[in-house]
Amino acid sequence: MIDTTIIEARNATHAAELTRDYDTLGEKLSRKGVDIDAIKDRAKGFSVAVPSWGTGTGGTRFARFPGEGEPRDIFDKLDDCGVIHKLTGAAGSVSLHIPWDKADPADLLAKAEEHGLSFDAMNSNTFQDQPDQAQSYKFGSLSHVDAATRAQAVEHNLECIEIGESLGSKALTVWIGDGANFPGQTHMGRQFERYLSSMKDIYKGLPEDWSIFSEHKIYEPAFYSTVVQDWGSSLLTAQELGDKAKCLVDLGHHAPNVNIEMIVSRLIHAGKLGGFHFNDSKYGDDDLDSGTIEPYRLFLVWNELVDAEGTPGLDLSHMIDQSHNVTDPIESLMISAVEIQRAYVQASLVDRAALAAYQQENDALMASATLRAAFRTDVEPILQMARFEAGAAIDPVMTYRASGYRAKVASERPKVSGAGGGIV
Ligand code: LRH
Ligand code: MN
Ligand code: MN
Repeated sequence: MIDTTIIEARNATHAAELTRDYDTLGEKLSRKGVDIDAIKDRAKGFSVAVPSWGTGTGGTRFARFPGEGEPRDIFDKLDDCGVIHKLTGAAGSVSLHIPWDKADPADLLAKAEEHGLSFDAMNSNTFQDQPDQAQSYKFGSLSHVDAATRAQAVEHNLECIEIGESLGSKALTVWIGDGANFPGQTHMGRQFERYLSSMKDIYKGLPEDWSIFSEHKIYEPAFYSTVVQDWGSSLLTAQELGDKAKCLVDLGHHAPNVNIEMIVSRLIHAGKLGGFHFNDSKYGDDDLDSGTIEPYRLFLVWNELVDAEGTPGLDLSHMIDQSHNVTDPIESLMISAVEIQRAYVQASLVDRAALAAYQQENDALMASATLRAAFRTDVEPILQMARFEAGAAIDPVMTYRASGYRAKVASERPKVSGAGGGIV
């Protein structure tokens, strides 16, 4: 979809400068005993999954302003994901949402293979009603008071697993919008018990080598109480279900100022951290581009993850979950993949021996300075070199713009209507 010669031509204009920048940074890092090539290899090994639903313009519940060349279906979405991966070299998998992305698995596999993509966790959807559905989710799904509605929601999750199995996915992410808008609307205890019982039914259908991720979110669409509102309920769920159940942390699903990196640390301690939905936010579940609002927080999350490397059983699914309203989604997703990779690389530069010593000595000032020294390091040459060596673009956004991809697909994909509210 993006001609390799365009990437090569653009890279050729940056290569000499990049070599100089990389060598300069390499010398600086070597003075601290850090081998820049080893860090670059870590960057090259990094990959984050792109959400299929993020490739279209999102919108809010007030309006959606579609862009040019919006993907018409999952195959167009996979083409866009292929572009993101080809230009960044850091987004080799896709996370699907069912039923939004329902299609013949053989065709999905063929399209993914065309772009060198694989499928990360499947996402079920019991927060919307589908046209052909018998029971409504207006008052809940897996925790509904009505057994038939719960059974329908369980069945849908089992179908997601089945589809995922045929695609090589190894995990199911469950997020429900169940809860209450008013005090007294539901019995919170019984509602949670019904949810657990439904999750146990899904868990029974989970293949041996699969994981099930429970994703918490503080509020929305339920504005008074949500069944899985925080990592406490999520952890309880994962612990009740068994070894294959883990918790998924969506960075936007917390109250403002919550210490997410500490939640990450606790879930690692419990052996229950399963994966992430990366995004950034100012107020709530804003689903803004990763690293654009609070890059230091993203770094601090990665600091915990790098610190925990080698922990037995820690095998995380890294996924993006964003909504793009005012930007070209492909550009936002490329920038986001790179920002997440940047935080990972910066966290890899933390002098952990020095940090541990300062912590032991209660030297708060130097301990925090040690973290900031890594965060402040401009690792751009490492990221660029990793992309260059992988055949991706040194400058993904400018290369994408030069390729004319959006104009090309706009001529093939009819403009979609702006009607209807946004997705979650
Ligand atoms: C809920 C959520 C969840 C959904 C996605 C579309 O806010 O984060 O992960 O599957 O948005
Ligand atoms: Mn999410
Ligand atoms: Mn969300």
